Amino acid sequence: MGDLQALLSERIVILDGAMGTVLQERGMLPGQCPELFGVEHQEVLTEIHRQYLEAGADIVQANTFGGNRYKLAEYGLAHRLQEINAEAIAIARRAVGQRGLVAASIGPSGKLLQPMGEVTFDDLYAAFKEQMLACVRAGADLISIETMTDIGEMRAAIIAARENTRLPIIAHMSYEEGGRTMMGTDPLTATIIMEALQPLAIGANCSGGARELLPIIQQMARHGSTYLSVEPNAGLPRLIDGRTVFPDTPEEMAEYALRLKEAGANLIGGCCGTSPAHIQAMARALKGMTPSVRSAPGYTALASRSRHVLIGAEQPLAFIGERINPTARKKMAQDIKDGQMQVVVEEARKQQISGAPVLDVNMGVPGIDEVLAMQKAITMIQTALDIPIAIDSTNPEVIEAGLKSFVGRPLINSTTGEDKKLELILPLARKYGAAVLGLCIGDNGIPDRAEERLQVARKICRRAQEYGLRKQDILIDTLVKTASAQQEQVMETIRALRMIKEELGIATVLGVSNVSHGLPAREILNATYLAMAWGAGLDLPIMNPFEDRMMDAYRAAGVLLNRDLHSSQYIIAYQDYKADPKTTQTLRHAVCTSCNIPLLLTEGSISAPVSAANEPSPTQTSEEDTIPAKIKKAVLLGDKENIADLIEQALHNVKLSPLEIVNQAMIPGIEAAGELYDKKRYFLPQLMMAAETMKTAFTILRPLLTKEGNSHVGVIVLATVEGDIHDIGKNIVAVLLENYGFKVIDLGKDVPASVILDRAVQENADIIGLSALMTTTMPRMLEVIEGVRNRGLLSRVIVGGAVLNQEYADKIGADAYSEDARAAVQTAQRLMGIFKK
Ligand code: B1M
Repeated sequence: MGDLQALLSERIVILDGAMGTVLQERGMLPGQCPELFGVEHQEVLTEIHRQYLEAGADIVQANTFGGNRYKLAEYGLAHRLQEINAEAIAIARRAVGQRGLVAASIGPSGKLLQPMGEVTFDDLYAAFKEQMLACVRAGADLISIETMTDIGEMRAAIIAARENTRLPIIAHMSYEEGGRTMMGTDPLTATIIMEALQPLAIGANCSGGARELLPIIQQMARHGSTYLSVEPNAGLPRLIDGRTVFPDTPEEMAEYALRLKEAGANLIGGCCGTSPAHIQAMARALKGMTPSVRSAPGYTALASRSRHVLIGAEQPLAFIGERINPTARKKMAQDIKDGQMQVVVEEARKQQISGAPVLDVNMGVPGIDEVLAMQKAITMIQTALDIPIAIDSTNPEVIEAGLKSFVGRPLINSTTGEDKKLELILPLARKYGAAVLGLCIGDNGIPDRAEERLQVARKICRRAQEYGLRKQDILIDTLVKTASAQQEQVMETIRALRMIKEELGIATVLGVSNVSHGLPAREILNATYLAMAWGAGLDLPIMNPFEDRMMDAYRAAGVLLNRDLHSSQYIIAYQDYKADPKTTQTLRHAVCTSCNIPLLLTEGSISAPVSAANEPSPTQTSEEDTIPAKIKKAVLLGDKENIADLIEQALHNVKLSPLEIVNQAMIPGIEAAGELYDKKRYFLPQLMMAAETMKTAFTILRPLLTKEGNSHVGVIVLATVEGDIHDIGKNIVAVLLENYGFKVIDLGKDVPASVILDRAVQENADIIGLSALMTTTMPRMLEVIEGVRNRGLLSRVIVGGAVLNQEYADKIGADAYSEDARAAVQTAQRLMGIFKK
């Protein structure tokens, strides 16, 4: 088998199909570890690989998908990691010999990155490195990363592969219905982040089948230039007579293979539900076909987990908000020093609301551990907001801490043209897929003349490319001089900018407000200079989004440079504008009315959040000032740090009862988060942080809600059903029931029916209380009700949860349904009245 890259330039390369579902068909039982099953049934695995090879696959993927330390630990097999991975590669190699390439299949760890989960970037990197090295030593030809749902985890996997192996890497994300990954990343954002790490190919697998992956591949092909790989499921699985059935036939998938190839896919195979027959049909259809030609735009782009900002002449104007910088800002410096980051996060939030598409993050407080501060600031900012950032430091350790903590593609701000600096910073940009800002500072400082600054820019570009960076990874700052001190130099900066754009064609940055130091009415100079620089081709100013004149210039330039399509953003901002400058405060807030989250007014997430004035209207302010409103907002924004304080204030200053706090502030907060999730303005990470905040608040309130010393009026075994991890509502129900004298045995969430039933027997439960929040988990309640009947238990069953209603409760034969926690108490009391002891 030849070199993969050479093969890809000649024809469509065929990948194999499913492994897990095929192993199940061939005897693997539910609950068995697939990787161990393969090692223990080598003949089965060999046969599967051979069949895929015969079917036409150029690449077979070894049975190593779940071979990382976390997944194997779930089966108590972490100590056999080396052996299991090495065996799987060896089996694949023996099966295909030199007639096919053997890929190490790398699946997700099953763990979430901090702060949503417990693992760090370094943990994931170490786990992937360990598994990949085991596969490399056993002779794998390439690495195929599959079914990743978090782009943060994908980053760690690609970086681990790049740093520790020389093998070609194929990187596949998995998408949900609606075209985003479970953690909210859209295909273009994923393309930007993955391409910057420069694997051989990127793409998508699994998901809802070829039908759903086609538009995703089309989008990736439109915007990216890397080879594209796709492995669809055989359609969306359905449950028929208790069996999972994948609907797409080999013929249907062959048709889709052609459309995927037309869309730009270079490697095509299958995922769950596909078989050698599917691969054979696809390989036949694609035989002799050459790859479709693509012309990628090569954007300069920055991204967070689910939002991207494209930079360049064809894109909406963008800028970097400069306010997270403690220089000469005592309160912020103290906040950073104390490790609180509340002022930092608040400043980040206000800048985003004001329209900043990217935020600069500078932690330069003397005498602190800047590495720790950068780590904490970035973690907290991205917990609260979804926005690309610029890591502002010249210290490589601080920069690296930021690069590890941030999920996305950040900008490193900055390096200079000095050799020592370039040697330290450029490898970091290359390793972590970041863009890098180069300042036109040479060995002798900032050159006076534009021609010399161009020379520094040339050097930065050359060196960056030597380190493997692409043109779109480099931005240049021609450095603004102060008009009060060097008036003759002010336009030299703009002349250099023009020359750099013309000769090098790369993106440019300016810290605009430097121009006005020492002069009165600085905003006037800043805004005028900004407009001039924009006219000369500036791409990304660093500026203060709270300066009205700057924001006016920004919005106006958008219209005049034809970068604000149909002047839509401008119109939204100024439709109520009156000539009197004071009335500019009536600028529209393009923010969600219930939560102040900035809204995007253009399609998808391609554009920056719309600009809005920063002063809230008077009515908004007074409402937002109430403690319950602040609690609601804190839950909604996932502000775990402040919630405890707010709950204390609600209890002691406002004198709200614990239950009032839950009902009037916390539940509306989590429901508002749910609404934003519905509208696809929130994604899983934000929802999880909202839930975490709710949990923190509840930990304080729980002891206050529970009255002690009540005699037990009945025993209730309570649980959220199997497969469902929602427990906020169930916990409230538990506390209220305890409050009314019930002995509550709370079994927690995701509890199998058998466990609930066993415990009900053991405790002689009067009532079994079941909670379910999803349509998919509601049917689990029936299992418990049937168990009660079959075992002849006397326990009565109460069901509840947002998706339930009386009709469904009747249908499954529950004794009662309760809409909320209060109703649950009344229902339980009613049922106990029937069963007087
Ligand atoms: Co998820 N989630 N979630 N979620 N989540 C919902 C439920 C959803 C409606 C959001 C949406 O899509 N609009 C949706 C379900 C859709 C459906 O099936 N119809 C959903 C989904 C799809 C998911 C995931 C699959 C997302 C994903 O991974 N792509 C995933 C599921 C994982 C799993 O369970 N296997 C998931 C995950 C999560 C988080 C972890 C992020 C978090 C849960 C954290 C936790 O609970 N520890 C979460 C949250 C917070 C929600 C929403 C936003 C809020 C739920 C909540 O706590 N409400 C929710 C959307 C929404 O409801 N607006 C959503 C507040 C709570 C007080 O209300 O639980 O209804 P509730 O309880 C009330 C009453 O219903 C009643 O009393 C309580 C108090 O008055 N009650 C009972 C409840 N149980 C009772 C039992 C009784 C009696 C009354 O008798 C025994």
